[in-house]
Amino acid sequence: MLDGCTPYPQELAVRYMREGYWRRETIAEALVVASGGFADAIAVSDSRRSVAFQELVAEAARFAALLERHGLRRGDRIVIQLPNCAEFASLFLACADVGVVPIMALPAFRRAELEYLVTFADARAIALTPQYRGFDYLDLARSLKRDCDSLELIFTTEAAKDCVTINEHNGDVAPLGTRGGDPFDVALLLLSGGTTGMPKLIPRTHADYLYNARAATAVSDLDTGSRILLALPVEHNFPLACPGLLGAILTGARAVMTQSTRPEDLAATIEAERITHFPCVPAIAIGLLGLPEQQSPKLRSLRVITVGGQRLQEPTARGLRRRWPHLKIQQVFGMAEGLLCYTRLDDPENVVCATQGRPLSPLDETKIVDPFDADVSQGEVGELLCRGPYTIRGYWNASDRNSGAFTADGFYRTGDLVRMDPWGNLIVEGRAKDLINRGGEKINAEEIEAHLLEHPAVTAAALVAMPDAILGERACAFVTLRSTARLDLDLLREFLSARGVARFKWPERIEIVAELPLTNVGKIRKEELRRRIAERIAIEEARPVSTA
Ligand code: OOB
Repeated sequence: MLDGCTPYPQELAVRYMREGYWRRETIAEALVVASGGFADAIAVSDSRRSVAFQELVAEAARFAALLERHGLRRGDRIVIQLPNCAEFASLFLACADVGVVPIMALPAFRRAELEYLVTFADARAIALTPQYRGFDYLDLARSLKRDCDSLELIFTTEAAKDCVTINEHNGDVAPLGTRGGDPFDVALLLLSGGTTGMPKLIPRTHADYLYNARAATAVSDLDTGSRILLALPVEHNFPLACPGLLGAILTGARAVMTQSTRPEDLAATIEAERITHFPCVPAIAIGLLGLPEQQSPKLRSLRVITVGGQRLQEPTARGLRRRWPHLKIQQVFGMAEGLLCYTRLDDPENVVCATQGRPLSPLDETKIVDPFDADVSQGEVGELLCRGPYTIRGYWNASDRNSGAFTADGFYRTGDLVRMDPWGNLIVEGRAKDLINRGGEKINAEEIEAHLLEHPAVTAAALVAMPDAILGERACAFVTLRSTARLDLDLLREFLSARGVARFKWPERIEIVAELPLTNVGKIRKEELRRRIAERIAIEEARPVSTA
């Protein structure tokens, strides 16, 4: 197994195998077997091309040969930062076959995030599209290559000087699925959205991830005739494997990749591609509800909308129900670390609209505990702990952090505050971890505060969530300044831009204060700051619009 990972206990691994949860196959091998049944059907499409299953297998084999020809070996890391496109699928499968471990980076990431990932993971390669949405990814990768010792190779989707074009390979190609590989080894590293401190890497194995995708496929009723629209960045666990891209290609469904999350574009794609399944975040669901009435029929083909990443508010769920009565709404409360809770498609309306569902696997174990790790009584709120056949036992190369993030007996501390209804459904009531959930994208408070403290004007900083009707939350920075210093939001954002911080993490409001409220042990009382900003916003919104 990749060094720096915490394996599942042997006796559990044996049980998962014996009971058929895990199988002895890699992700690449699983696809080869599955694709035999629907060779000519379209597996993946984007705005430029449609790729049939047999082409996907052949393309992945070519990409695998290319990785090998450039000296990438089992266990090497490659950062993948592609926008949603068909090549993503082939590259992911190629990595799975060669044993090269992809690190799933978001296209929104900039220098600060990428440099951290490349350095932390000693990544040897990065894969990207040279230009996308007006940003020059190639330029950034070149500068990273100059500055990061481990980074040797830049793979691009289009030809560029000093780079390897991923779809250019001439030479021998060993068929996909013939390279062997250990199903219990790490297949990919996902980014943690879920914890306090700098983002950590989540090692998912072939066996656990395949189980994850298959079980999610069953619970969302995705099958051979289905078409799933992947509009969320596919590097996220949710569109990647819950059931997402991986679930689709294992069942002969079609994964339609798109890059726009504008409601009009989504409706047009759903209609044109006859989409049946749509995984999305609440902000997108709210966007769909804002479509003009005459566009409603465009969603006619849609059968299942799976909403997660953030708490779906009940009025939004009920709104979807009313507007598209034919549509099954499914909530998913999941995390890249593993555990997935889903409402089931035949659940009663109240469960579907007002809970975040129950664990996916019969072997998932959950506990809801108080701050002393004692079980709370039925119906009370506490922190959710979990373990099971697809929940990691430790972050990668993070032994110091793992002792806090996992219990001694291997439960992951989710940092989510939940309660359970009498039928076992979970309701997410809040969280104990220090992050901002901006429309499903997680912003690590500590990570951004570290940047803010580098600003010459700032003496102390706290990043907290402020309520937002669509995104759920946005980031607000409370700062104290040096006596003569000045700072405003624009300057702060320019500063973060210059430091190469992804834009979605930039504060959207700044509150300059004389001091930050502290607890008696000197910790910033963020609860108090959240309350203050929420109140201030409520007052501002209640104020009549000035006519001056
Ligand atoms: C998904 O994964 P991550 O790793 O980006 O974020 C996990 C965290 C959870 O711990 C929780 O705090 C929050 O996101 N979350 C939800 C939620 N779904 C996720 N909070 C309330 N209600 C929900 N429905 O976000 C993710 C991974 C797989 C499937 C779906 C979402």
